[in-house]
Amino acid sequence: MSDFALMGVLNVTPDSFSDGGQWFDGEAAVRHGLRLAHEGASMIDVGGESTRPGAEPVGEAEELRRTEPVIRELRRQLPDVTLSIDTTKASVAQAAIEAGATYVNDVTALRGDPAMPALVASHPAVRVCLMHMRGEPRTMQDAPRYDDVVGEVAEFLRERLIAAEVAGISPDRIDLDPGIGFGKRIEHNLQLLHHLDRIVALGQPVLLGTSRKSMLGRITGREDPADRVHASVSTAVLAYRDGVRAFRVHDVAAHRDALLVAEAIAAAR
Ligand code: HH2
Repeated sequence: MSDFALMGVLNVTPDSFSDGGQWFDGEAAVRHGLRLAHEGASMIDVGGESTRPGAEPVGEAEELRRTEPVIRELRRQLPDVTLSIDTTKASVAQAAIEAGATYVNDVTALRGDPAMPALVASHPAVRVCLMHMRGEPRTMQDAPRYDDVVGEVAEFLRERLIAAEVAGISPDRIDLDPGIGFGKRIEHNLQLLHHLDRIVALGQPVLLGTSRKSMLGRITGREDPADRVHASVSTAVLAYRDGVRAFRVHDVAAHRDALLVAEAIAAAR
């Protein structure tokens, strides 16, 4: 058993930034989910709405149609894998939970839908990820500014943690995520990655999503997100050293191998 968890990304969308359209068909999505699990993902994050910068919102009925059958079928075929729903809508989260999801990945940190905190609170077996985002996906990259990005993200996450507790969600089922690429310029992302220890110091498990993101394309010159695997892995290994133990990734096998090595080195005396 390794001491880290890999959350495989399964976007059932036509427009996600790196795999949009690839798993839009339900059967293809299930096949890809099985592959993510086979490669070592202990969690699979099913999303029906892209959060890439500039993405258009998706209606509730369509998001349900994309995600619910995939979760139901993966639950049937993968009883030991944690299924996560990547949504900001309580109705979509509710249907996903009924279909077998036990993790809610809400990029608004429970601020997007007033019904979301109570929904998560009323399911004690469900974990939730609270992520930092400045603005909303459609506009979040319009010149974001921070005086102290690490301090501001940490403070936001601390406040959202308290708000979740007040809503009745106990801290032992809350993960925090600095939200790499969500309303942040490249220098903000790099500062956050440099100081992840300060997010870990908040005392909650940290989930990190750097996989294939545009910042890595800018640094390496790799335009095709699928060519950013090595760059993605390097961020995960460095984050592991800072105490991050959960990683939201597209390329599970590569991250598994690299993080197993990182874990073995960290355990050496
Ligand atoms: N990143 C994306 C989506 N959801 N959730 C968390 N907790 N953390 C992240 O960093 C994160 C996330 C964006 O990546 P992707 O799902 O590949 O693309 P898209 O939003 O275009 O579907």
